[in-house]
Amino acid sequence: MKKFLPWVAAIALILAGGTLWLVSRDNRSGNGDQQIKSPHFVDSTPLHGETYAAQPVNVTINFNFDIADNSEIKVNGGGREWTAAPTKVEDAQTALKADLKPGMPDGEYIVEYRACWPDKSCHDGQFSFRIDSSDRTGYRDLRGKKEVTIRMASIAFSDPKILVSTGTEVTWVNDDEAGHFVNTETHPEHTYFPGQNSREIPKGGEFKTTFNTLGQYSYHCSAHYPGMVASLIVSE
Ligand SMILES: [Cu+2]
Repeated sequence: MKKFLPWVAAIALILAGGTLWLVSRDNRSGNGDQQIKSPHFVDSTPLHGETYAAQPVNVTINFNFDIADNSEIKVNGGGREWTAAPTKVEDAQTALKADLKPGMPDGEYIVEYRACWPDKSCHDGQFSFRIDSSDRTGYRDLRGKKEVTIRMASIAFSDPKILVSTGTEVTWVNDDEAGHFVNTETHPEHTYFPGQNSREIPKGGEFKTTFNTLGQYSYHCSAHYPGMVASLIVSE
């Protein structure tokens, strides 16, 4: 009997070790919504933990270091992966961007990325965001118009939350003495939808851009950030 004891102890140890491994693996997948920042990560659109009222048109990640072309972003939620095209490198090699397929339902999305550097080493990170279309109740419905004008007055956007249709030309007009800007997320990188970045708009001046892709476009005036922020949703 005595010579079996070491075997019993060994089997018990193996079972205990296996159980611990399974439990730790479960915990890790259960914490998929945690943020893991790779080295040189600065910020992202959407931000970690942010809730959008409509899907983003892309995921953009900003770094304070040069990024190589073999870097990659994957966006998982609702049982599938949503990136529409190979990951791009923009903004003087410091922004990673993946366009997203349309039709993303409400729910949580996990962004996993691999940031590769010029020395060919790669570094993983992740973050999460949510889509909750019930948040659209606060948006003014301006769908069906070919052109929409937003005024910048008293250091604010006149319509800070609007819904517009695909192909709408939006014009921002500055009524203030102070100069204003229109800038896409994030501040100060402005990399999410660069077509929505103006130069300084003086009093009486304007800036316009056309929105052709369904999704949410949060933006701000970089001279009066974070007080002067707004959001526009291109919707069917
Ligand atoms: Cu401003």
